[in-house]
Amino acid sequence: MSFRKDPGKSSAFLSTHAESIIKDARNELKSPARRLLGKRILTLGGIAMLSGCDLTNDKSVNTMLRKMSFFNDDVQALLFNPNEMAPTYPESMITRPFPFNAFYGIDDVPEVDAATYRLQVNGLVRGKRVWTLDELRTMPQEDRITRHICIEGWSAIGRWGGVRFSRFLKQAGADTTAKYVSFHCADNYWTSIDMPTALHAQTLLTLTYDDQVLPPKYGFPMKLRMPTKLGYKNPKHIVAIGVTNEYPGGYWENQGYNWFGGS
Ligand SMILES: Nc1nc2c(c(=O)[nH]1)N[C@H]1C(S)=C(S)[C@@H](COP(=O)(O)O)O[C@H]1N2
Ligand SMILES: [Mo]
Repeated sequence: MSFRKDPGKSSAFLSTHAESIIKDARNELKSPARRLLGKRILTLGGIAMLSGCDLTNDKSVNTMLRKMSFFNDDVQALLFNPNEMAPTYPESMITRPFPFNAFYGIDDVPEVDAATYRLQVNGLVRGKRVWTLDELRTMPQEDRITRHICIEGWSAIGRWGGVRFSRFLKQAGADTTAKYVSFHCADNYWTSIDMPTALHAQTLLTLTYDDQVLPPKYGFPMKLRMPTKLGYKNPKHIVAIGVTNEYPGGYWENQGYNWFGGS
């Protein structure tokens, strides 16, 4: 299912979820730094006024998300609190079916062969090596129910499980003082994130969706799941991870989407 190609569905979907999106956004504004920023420029009401949004349909939520995403990377990085957790949700709130999205249609989802798959880790890492899926599956796993927010104007709640990314980076011998972590995917998508987000406790290298092996449409064999970042920052079908101080950009970021992409 693609909400982007079915505006009717998208609109109905968002009007039932707009309230919880707004509630989450208010919680986001609770920390002192955000409240201060909120008073000056970032009140939701202010954004709604600026953008002529009533936040009740997909178009206005979309507009709001775009405005929030165009805050410059430095301001967003400053506001990012590594100890602040994104909201988690009860199982009853999981969106079923969870939407599929990619820069292509569902018929073109890449098929990755589990047996021959190897995850590469490059750049500023001690003892470069590759990882098999079984090796990743034997590391401690955790799962969380979080909201995925897409800049195209929809959001959905899902449950992803896998290895805490900070643990993986340490085990892989990554230099965690480096600036960026980049991702290359089997469909030639790519993106990159800041190190503080890579090390955030809710950032997971996920191998499962809803307790099942991650299905191809959701990114088999793995998706980096960050509830602190917008959908396009969450790469699916990852085949290579790089640790670097050189700005890696990304598929959508290079076409104008905000690089920090906080949600
Ligand atoms: N490899 C890859 N990862 C990707 C994308 C993509 O096209 N290719 N699209 C991104 C976008 S814009 C979104 S909203 C989510 C969608 O994930 P889902 O299909 O699990 O909902 O994947 C993100 N990660
Ligand atoms: Mo997205």
